[in-house]
Amino acid sequence: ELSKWRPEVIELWEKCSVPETINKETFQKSFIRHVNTTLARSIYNVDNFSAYQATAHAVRDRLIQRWNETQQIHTERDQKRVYYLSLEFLLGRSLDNALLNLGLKDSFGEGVKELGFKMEDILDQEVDAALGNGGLGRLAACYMDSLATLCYPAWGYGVRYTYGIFQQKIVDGYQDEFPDYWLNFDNPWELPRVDIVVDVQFGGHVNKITEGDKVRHEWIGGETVQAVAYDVPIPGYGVKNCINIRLWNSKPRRKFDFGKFNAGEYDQAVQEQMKAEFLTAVLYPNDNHMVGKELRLKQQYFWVAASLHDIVRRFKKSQRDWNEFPDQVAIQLNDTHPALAIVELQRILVDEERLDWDAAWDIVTHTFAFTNHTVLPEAMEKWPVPMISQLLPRHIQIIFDLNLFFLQRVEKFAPGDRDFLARLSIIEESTPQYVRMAHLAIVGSHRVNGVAKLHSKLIKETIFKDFVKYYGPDKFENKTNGITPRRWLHQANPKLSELITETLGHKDWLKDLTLLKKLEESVHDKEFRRRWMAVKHSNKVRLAEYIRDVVDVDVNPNALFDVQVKRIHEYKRQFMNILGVIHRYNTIKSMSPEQMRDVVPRVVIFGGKAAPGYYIAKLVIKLINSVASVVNKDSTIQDLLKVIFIPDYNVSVAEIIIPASDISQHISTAGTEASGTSNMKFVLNCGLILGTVDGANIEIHEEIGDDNIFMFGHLAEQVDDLRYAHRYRDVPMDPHLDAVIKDIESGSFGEARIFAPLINTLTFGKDYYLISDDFGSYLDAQKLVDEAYKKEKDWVKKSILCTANMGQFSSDRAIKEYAESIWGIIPVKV
Ligand code: CJB
Repeated sequence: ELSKWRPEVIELWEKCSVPETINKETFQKSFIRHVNTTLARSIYNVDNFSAYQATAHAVRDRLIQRWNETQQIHTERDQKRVYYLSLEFLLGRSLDNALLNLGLKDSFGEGVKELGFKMEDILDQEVDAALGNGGLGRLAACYMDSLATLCYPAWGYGVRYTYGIFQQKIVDGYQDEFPDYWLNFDNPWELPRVDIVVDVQFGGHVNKITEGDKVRHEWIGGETVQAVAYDVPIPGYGVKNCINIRLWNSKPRRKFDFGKFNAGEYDQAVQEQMKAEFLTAVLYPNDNHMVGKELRLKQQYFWVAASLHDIVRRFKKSQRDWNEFPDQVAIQLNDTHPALAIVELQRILVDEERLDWDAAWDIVTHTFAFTNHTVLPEAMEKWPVPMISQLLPRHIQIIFDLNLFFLQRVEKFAPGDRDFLARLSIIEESTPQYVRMAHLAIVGSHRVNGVAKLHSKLIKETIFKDFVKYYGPDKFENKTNGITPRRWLHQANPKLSELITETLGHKDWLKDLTLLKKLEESVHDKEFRRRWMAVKHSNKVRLAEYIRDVVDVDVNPNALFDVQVKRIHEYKRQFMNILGVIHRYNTIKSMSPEQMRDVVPRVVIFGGKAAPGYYIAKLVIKLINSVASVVNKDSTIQDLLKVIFIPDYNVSVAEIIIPASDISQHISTAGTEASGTSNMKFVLNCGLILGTVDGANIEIHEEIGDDNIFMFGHLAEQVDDLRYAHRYRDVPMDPHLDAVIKDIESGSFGEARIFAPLINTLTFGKDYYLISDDFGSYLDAQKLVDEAYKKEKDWVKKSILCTANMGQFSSDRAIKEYAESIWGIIPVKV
C-alpha cells in the first residue's frame, strides 16, 4: 500500500519532477513540449495565441510546483490561516504578473524571441479574468498578491463565473453590453479539482428532534447542487510562496434524467442540469448597488456553504478541539456578500457537530471579521425573510434565534428603549420582513473595519452608530486600502520602475514601498527630472496609440492628459466632469486667437462601465460621447481640447491608461467614496490628482502635501445641510453651471430631450450629489491645474514627490495591519 513512500521511490519521484531552476533553455524545451503535446501543434502552425498558451503552460508548471510546496509547508506547520471570502476577484491578466513575480520575464522574453515571437505580442493574447465589478474586486486581487508576497498562510474563496463583467461597446454613443465568455479557449491559470466536490442543499424542510432534554434540528429534502473546486495559484513577488484562490463552479448532482428522457420529454431531461449550471453562470454587474434577485442569494449561499465545508474539513483533519477553531482559522468577510457564512458555521457547529449554542456562537464570533466598503443606502444588502425561508429554512430559524439572543442582551444594556432595539435588530420589521446583512455581519464578527480614515469615522458616526454605542468603539477599526506596487508600477509602468530601481540602486522598494521616499533627494537633479518626464511622455505616446486604435482619434501626447476612469455612478460625478468640459469648450470658443495661445491643450479621457440597468449612468456615457463628437471635430478650437471615451475599461486597459495620466479626477461628493484605490494607482505612477475631500484622497493629501494635489469642494460634514437646503429652499444654481445646462438644452450636443432626465437630476432631483454646490470650486481648481502645468519644472517636481510619498498605500502595509490586529497570523516562508 505504502510502497510509494519507500525512500528509493521518493528519490525517483524527486528526480523526475519538473526541474527546480529554470532558465532560457529549459523554458524553450518546456514551451515546445507544450506546443507539441498540450496543444497538439507544431512549428508550422503556432500563432501568437498558441505561443501564449505554451508560455502560460510553461509558467504554470512552475507555479504548480510552488503552490504544492507552499500548501505542504503551511499544512505541516499547522499555523493559523486567513480565509478571504470575496464574491469578486478582479485579477486581470496573469502571465506578465507571474513572470515578473517569479523573476522570469527576461529569460523567457529572450527565449520566445529566439523561437520567433515577441513577448509583448504573446502577453497581448491573454483575456482578462474579470470576475469583479470594480474597486472591491480589484482590492481582493491586490490583497492576494500581498498575502503571497508577505508569505502569510492564506486562501481566497470565490465563485468561478462562466461570464465575468460584461464587455462594453459604444454604439451611437450609447453603452451596449456583450457577454464576457472568458473561458472560451482553455484557461491555463486554473487547476480543476474534479475530486473536490461539495454538495450544497437548497429548500426542503427542518425536522425538530427531541432527544432527552435536548432538541436538535435536521435539515432535509430540497435540491442539491454540487460545487466543484477550481484553484487559481497566486505567486508572491520574489519568494517561493504561492497561495491559492479556490473558485467554486456549480454542477448538477445528476447529469441527466433518464426517466424523462425515456418518456420522450427530451428538453425536460436536461433541465435540472441546466438550472444547476446556471447558478454560477454570471457575475451580477452592479457596483455599490444591491439588486435583490433570488439567483444572487443562491450564489451567495452556494459559495459560502462550499467554502465553509472545505475550511471545516481541513480543520477537522488536525483533530483539534473545536475551541481551537478561532486559533487556527480567521475568516474575513469582504463586504456583506458572504455574511451567511456566520449562520452556516453556527449551523454546522450546532446541528452537525452537536456543540452547545453558546459555545458554538463563541467560536463563530471569534472567527469572523467584516469589512464594510460603502455607506450608500442603495448598496446595503437586505434579503426578504420569505425568500431566505424558502431557500434556507434552517438558516432563517438560526437568524431569528441569533437575533433574539442578541436583542435580549441589548435590552439589558438599554432597558425599555424599543427604538434602540428596532434600530439594532438583524430583522427589519417591514412587510415583508428583511434580514439586514450588515447587522448580521457586525453581530457575528469580532472586528468591523472601514477602508479609509474618513470612511471608518463615518460608519461609526452614521450607519453603525448604534452598534458603537452597544459594543463600544474598539470593535470598529480603520484599515486604509492599499494597492500592489508589483502590478501597478513594476508591471504597468516598466520604464518608471527601471528608473526608480536605477536611482535607488536596488529593487527592495517593491517589497517596502516607503523606500520610495529617497526619490525626494533627486528632485533637484536636472537629468533625473528630464528622464522622469521622458518616461511619462513615452507612456502618453503609448496611450495615444491605444486611443487611435480603439476610437480612431488622434491626440497630442504633449497636451495635458486629464483622466477619469472608474465605474460610472452618480456619486462619482463623471457628470460634473463632462459639464466642466463643456464650460471649457465654450470658454475656448469665445477666445480670440491671442487668448487661445495661452491655453494649455487638454485631452480629457473617460472610461468605465455603467450597470446595465442604471439608466442615468448610461445617459452620462451618452452625453460624454455626444460632447466628444462635437468637440473633436471642431477645428476652430485648434486641438486645444479633445474628449475621449475609452470603451471596455478593465484591468488591462487601466494598466495602459494610469501610467499616462498627468492629472486624474477623484471627485465624488464628500462622504460617498469609501476609499477609492485608483487614486493611489495614479499618484504612485507620478500623476497628480484633482480630488474632493473624500475617501483616501484625504490621506494621500496628508502624505504628499498641499503643493502636490488639487483639492476642492464641500466637506462631508456640510453635505446634510446642503441637501436639506436643496430639498426645502430654492437654491440658485451656480451661474456657470446654469450656462452649461442651457447650452445642452439648446441642442448643442444633439437632441436636447435625450438628456432631459439627466438634467432633471440637478433640478427636480434636488441635485442630490451637490454638483451645483461644488461646480464653482471645481472650475477654480481646474484653473489652478492649467496654471501649474505651464510651469514645467515645478510640475515635474510635484510629479516626483507624488511617487516618492506613496509608501503608505502599498497593499503590503494594509495586509500587515489586518494580519496583526485582526487575523493574528504570522508569515510562513517557503
Ligand atoms: N466598492 O467596488 C465597490 N463595490 C461595492 O459594492 C461597494 C464598494 C468600493 O470598494 C473599494 C474597495 O474598498 C473602495 O475603494 C471604493 O471606494 C468602494 O466604492
